[in-house]
Amino acid sequence: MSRQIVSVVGGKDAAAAGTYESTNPARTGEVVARVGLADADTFAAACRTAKEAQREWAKVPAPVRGRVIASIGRLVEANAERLAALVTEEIGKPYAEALGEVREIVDTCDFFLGEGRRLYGQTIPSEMPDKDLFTYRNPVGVAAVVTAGNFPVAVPSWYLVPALLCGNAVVWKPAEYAAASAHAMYRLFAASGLPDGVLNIVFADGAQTFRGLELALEEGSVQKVGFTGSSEVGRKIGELTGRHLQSACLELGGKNPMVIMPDAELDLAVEGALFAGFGTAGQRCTSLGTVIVHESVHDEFVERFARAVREAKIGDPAQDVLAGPLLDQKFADRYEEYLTWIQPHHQVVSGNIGKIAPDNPRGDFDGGQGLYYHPVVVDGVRATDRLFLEETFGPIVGVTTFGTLDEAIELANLPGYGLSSSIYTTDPKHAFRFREGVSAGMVSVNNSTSGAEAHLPFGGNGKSGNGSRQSGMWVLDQFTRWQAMNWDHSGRLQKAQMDVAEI
Ligand code: UN1
Repeated sequence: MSRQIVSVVGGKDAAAAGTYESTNPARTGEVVARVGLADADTFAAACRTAKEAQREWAKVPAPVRGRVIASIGRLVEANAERLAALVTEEIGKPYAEALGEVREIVDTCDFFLGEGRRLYGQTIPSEMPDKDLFTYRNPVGVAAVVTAGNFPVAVPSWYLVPALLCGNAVVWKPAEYAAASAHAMYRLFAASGLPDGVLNIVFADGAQTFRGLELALEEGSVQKVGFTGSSEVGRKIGELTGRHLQSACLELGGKNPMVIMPDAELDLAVEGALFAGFGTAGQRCTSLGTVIVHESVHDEFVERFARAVREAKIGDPAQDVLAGPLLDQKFADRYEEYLTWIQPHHQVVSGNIGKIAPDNPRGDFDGGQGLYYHPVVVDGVRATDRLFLEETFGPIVGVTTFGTLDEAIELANLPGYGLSSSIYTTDPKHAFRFREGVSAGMVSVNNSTSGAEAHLPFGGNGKSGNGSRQSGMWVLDQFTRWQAMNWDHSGRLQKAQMDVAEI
């Protein structure tokens, strides 16, 4: 039975100017939710509502805001299975992964609820007597948060939870194709005691969102933009935000490399590459892009990897599978185009490419109606190939070789992204040299490129973002602004740099 959902602004359902149908990608055509889409004016109005609400919310003591975060965590935990099942239904994420994703919201709440009792400022010595210096973390104001649908609940929580804890109000624009999951999460957050207007959810298409954001920035009702999505859209959001002298927290694409040294444990590397490349059908920003394998172990690795991929279970995401379908028709169309990047000099070593036929025995395809694609391993990729240079956001992994570790590092950095990376080696010297040389926000040693823990800094360099970091204590710098206070109790005007105390 499909749901009807609309934006919620200031605690009330908001007017819709259009509609969208969110569908189940495992059963193409089955509608999960009919979504009312708002226009740019509604988006801008939501930011004004948030601005009003934020004034009062900022006055709530941070430890009390922390208790609201605690209550969000408990509510999400109590509803974890239902929320995970909805994520599986709406975007085809295997249920075990979806449950892990919901767990990540709880982890984020657990981390930040205590931050309400910290949010430390500092006391700093002055260069003059009888003068004291302090710093405070102030909320930024209103955060407009635009998120992708491949992690429809966990990634939004990385923005929402710290933003709210720090005393900001939020206007959240989730991906339309994951609208039901986002709406369900919104309702759990709203039921926690957050005052109306402090968290608002607006469903809108890309163009209306962009225009709405522009209006809100012009009016001064947004002070921070959070965006997770493609590098292309991230660049536009970054430009728009920068033009209004506000800052954006951008978490964009990746072409994440995995380097396999001759001393690596190959079976472990195969397992890591399988999960990183094809878990979530390769649709994580941290998914594996290219395996960069030492020429001496290339043949052995490729043979084992291709076998593991051929044996991997792809199918009904409600079952125990490595991957389900692609997220949505839009992504399937784009992925089909990426498949055309395969060059004559490439070798597809994993078997078939393209959509899995309904009668293919690979998995449970429910009549073959879903957006299921064969996982593809392409060998012989060159550094000039699109497949090597550009993100594919689908179940395709390239393989190339190297001779020295310095060459491997150069290849790893060549595409110009810089989100996640990985090296398989048994020699710590190699691991540290790779860490130092790779331009990536995250480095895994003997582990997959995907699956970062929720309390580490998450973010990338180059085309993967603007250097901002989410998660853990690092994200506090996104949602607060430092304020410096000096208090002169000498009873006279002491001038900095001019009246420095003598010994
Ligand atoms: C994303 O795809 O935008 O590290 C985020 C990971 C997940 C988050 C991925 N925890 O793979």
